[in-house]
Amino acid sequence: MNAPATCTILLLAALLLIAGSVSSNPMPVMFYGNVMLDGKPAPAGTVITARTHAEDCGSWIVDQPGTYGQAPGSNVTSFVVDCPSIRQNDRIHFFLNGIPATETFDYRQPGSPVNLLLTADGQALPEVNFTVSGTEGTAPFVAGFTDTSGFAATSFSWDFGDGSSPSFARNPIHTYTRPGVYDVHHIAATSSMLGTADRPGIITVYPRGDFNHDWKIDADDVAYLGKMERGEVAPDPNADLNHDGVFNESDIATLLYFSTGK
Ligand SMILES: [Ca+2]
Ligand SMILES: [Ca+2]
Repeated sequence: MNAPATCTILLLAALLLIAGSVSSNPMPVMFYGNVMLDGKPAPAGTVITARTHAEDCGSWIVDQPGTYGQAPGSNVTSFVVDCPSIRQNDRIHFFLNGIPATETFDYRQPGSPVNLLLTADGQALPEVNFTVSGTEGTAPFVAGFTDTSGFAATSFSWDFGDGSSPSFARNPIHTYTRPGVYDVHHIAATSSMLGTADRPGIITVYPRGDFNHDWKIDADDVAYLGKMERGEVAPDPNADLNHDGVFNESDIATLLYFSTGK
């Protein structure tokens, strides 16, 4: 290799290093390859979606059965997977019509398009999950539910277990007004797939005034209210029993009123 060629290569390498070090926004990764559903080429119309644990990253609709994207050099665009807040080594999951694919990809700053075979079993149910802002407290208890299903669901249903009407929001907030232990049943679906998540007994609501959560309203709760006032235990948003904006002796008077069964 002659000297000018060596210099050119070194210069290019230096430029690439600079380009790599100043780049802060994640770059999309392009994918292409074969796609199999139930051991057969995925039919035209199969929707491939990509997402991380936190966000949707794009989708591709199969045109030629059994393939998606295109090989490098083709004039057809590859499947561009773009997750705006992804970080190095975050895992990208793929779904075929909402069914989790066996294959995943750990994100790295991309070079050329990635050849990735995608396979899924159409008999498998899509993975449905949710989180809740809190699982226990005194009545009335407000719980915020967040759908964290690992696929691009478009419709949602929630049964809160307390006999109330179901919600069809993706991330509903529900108020439990009566004491009890409640099961939550969540459904997430696309036009072609449906999955469920059941959490028996996930929510426990204690009677109002039962600040120490022992199902009784008595002197122990008065003592617990005192600890709350002094900041020794976490405050209960329902501790302001007389709704005057502060925790103090006047709330204890209301608590005593409850303790008589009112
Ligand atoms: Ca109690
Ligand atoms: Ca008060």
